[in-house]
Amino acid sequence: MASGRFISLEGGEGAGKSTQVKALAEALRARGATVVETREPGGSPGAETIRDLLLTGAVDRWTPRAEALLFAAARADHVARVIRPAVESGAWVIADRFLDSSRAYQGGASGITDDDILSLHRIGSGDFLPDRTLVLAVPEDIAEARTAARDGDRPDRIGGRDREYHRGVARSFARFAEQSPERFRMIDASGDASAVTSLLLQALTDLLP
Ligand code: T5A
Repeated sequence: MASGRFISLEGGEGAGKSTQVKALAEALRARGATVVETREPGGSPGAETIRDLLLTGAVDRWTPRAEALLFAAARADHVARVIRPAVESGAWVIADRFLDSSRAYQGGASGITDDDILSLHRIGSGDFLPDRTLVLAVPEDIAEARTAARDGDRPDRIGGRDREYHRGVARSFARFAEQSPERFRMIDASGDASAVTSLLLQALTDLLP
């Protein structure tokens, strides 16, 4: 596999993104690719420090605008130090969340528009975008059962926001996919893990050499 690719996995809490980042990476390695697995917020030492600031503490620890800036700052470091160099060296980079999470979670809140989030991304990361974004969609009851089985009653400061907030996030991802069908694919992630991995690979067929 000669050219590097950047793939992001998106979706709500408990959709199975972390599970699928690992499975997809293994499947691509089996096809001969060099694969870098990463996540947001985080993925570089500096961005992992910012992750702690973002995901711990009181729900109102940050104003919405400060929160959006922290995500953009973490992403700028992650893109410059990890993602871009890996893609340029020919690797496939599989990220557990990226820009579209900021658009879905921070966008719309307290007057932060999609244009604002995209401006922060232009300043921080030079508009760097994934070659493909796979949105894992699961019905609310399945997502809640998966997160409850894993977290018990200890969600992080963003995951713990109310159900209406998370419904808005799911609607945003669906809207992005409608607006940009060349980059996005919606994936039914309600089946067992290996069935979902097969769907993800199908959604990358045109990028595989
Ligand atoms: N955020 C992030 C923003 O607000 N703005 C941003 O710009 C960014 C980048 C990150 C938080 O930050 C917010 C969004 C988030 O609230 P996180 O800790 O990284 O938080 O966690 P999340 O990304 O939300 O992901 P989760 O850990 O909640 O869920 P995943 O990764 O979607 O799911 P996963 O793989 O951990 O699976 C959950 C459970 O389900 C099981 C797994 O074994 C696990 O127990 N499972 C399945 N069970 C049955 N069938 C399947 N197919 C399964 N797949 C997984």
